[in-house]
Amino acid sequence: MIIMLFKKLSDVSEAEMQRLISRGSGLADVGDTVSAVLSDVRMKGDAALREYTKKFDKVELANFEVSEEEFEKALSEIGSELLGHLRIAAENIRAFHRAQMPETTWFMELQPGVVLGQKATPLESVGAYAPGGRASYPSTVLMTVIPARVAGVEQVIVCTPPRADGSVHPLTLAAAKVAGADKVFKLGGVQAIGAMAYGTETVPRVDKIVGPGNVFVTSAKMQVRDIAEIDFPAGPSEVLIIADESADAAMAASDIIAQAEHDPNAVSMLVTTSETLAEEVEQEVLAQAESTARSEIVKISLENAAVLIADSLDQCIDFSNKFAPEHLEIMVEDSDFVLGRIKNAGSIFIGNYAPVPVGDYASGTNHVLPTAGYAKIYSGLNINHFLKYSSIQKISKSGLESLKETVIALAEEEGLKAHADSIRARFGYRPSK
Ligand code: HSO
Ligand code: ZN
Repeated sequence: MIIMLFKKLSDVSEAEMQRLISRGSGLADVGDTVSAVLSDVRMKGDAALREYTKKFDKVELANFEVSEEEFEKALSEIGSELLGHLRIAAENIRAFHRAQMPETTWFMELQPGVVLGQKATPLESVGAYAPGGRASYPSTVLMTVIPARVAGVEQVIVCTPPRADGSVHPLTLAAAKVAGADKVFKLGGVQAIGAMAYGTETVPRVDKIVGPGNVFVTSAKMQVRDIAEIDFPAGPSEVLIIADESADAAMAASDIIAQAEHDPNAVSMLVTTSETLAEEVEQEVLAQAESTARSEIVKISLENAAVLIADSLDQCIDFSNKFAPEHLEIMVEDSDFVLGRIKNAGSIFIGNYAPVPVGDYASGTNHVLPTAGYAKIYSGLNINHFLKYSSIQKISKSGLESLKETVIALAEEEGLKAHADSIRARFGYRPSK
C-alpha cells in the first residue's frame, strides 16, 4: 500500500506542516561514527583507507588511484554513442558555467583618486565526491569537475566508491576524462572525505570538497570544515511542483516518480490550485509506482510524498518558499508571476517540458543543489564555489586627502591612534619617539 499525503493545504495542521517542511537530515545521529572514522584517516592515512574500504565497500585495494590502463579500458568499454552523449552533456554544462564566470578583475573610480576594484582567483585544489552505492553517478562527475575547470582550479581530483570487484563504473571514469579531472581515487564514504581533507600518502589534500552524498558523507563534509571548505549539505533529492489546471497530470506524475526512484528518503511534493489535477496526479502516481523499474524504492519514498491543494497560487508560492525545495517545477499558465515571487529554490524548471531530469543530465545547469531546506541560505553549485575575491584599492595623494578627515575621526574614536597616524604620516606628520 502506498501512503501519500493528499490534503487541502488549509486543512494541514501546524504540526503536520512542520513535519512536511522539516525533513530530518539525520546528521545528528551519525556524527560520532563519522568523527571516529575521520580521526582514524587523519592519524593512519592510507592504512585507514584500506581498512575502511574493506569494511564498507567489501573490497581490498592495492591502489586507490585509477591507473591510465583502467581509464583506457573504461573508454573502450562504453561505446562511441554513449561517449557522444557524455560529450554533449559536458559541452552544455561547460557553456552554462562559462556564462557564470565573472570578469576576473575590474576597477571603478569611486571619486577622483580613489580607484576600487576586485580580482577573482580560482582555488588551488578541489576534490569532487561522486556517490556510488545505490546508483553510480557519472553525471555528478561532470557537474562538479567542469565548473572547477572553467573557474581555473589548478588541481581537481575525484573520489568515488569502488564496486565489489574493485573497479569503478566505466562511464564515471569516462566522465572524469571528458570533464578534465586530474586524478580519480576509488574511495567512498567518510574515508574519502577524510582523505581529501587531511591528505594521505596517496591522496592529496584539497582546499575545498564539493559534491553530494549520503548522510555519512554529508556529516563528514560538515565535520572537516575547519580544515577544508565545503560547498553545502546535499542529501536526499527533492522536487516540489507548483501546478495549475494547465499542467499535464501524467507529466507531473512522472516527475514525482523520477524523484522518488533516487532513494527511499527522496521527497516529492505537488502543490496545486486545481483539485482535478491533484486527483489525476495521485491516480497517475499510484499507477506508475507499480510499473516503474525501481518500484520498491519508489513505493518507500512515496511515503514522503504529498499532494496539496491550495486556494490560490499565492498559497502555493508561500508553501514553496517555506519548503525551500532543491528542485522547483513551475507548471502554471502565468509562470512569470510565480517565478517573480519565488525566494528559496535550488534550481527552477519552468513549463511542462522542463522536467528535472533534463537538468540532472544535459541542459547545462548544475544538479548539485542544496537539499533539506538549505536552499534558504545556499546557492546550488556554481562558478563562485571555485573562486575567491580580493578587493583592491589604488589611491592617489589627493584621493587619500579627500578621505583623510573621515578616517582620522573614526580611528580616534575607536581609540586606535596609530591608525589615524598612518593617514597623517602621508601628509608630513611624523610621530614623536
Ligand atoms: N537529481 C539528483 C541528480 C541526479 N539525478 C543524478 C540523476 N543523476 C540531484 O539533483
Ligand atoms: Zn535526479
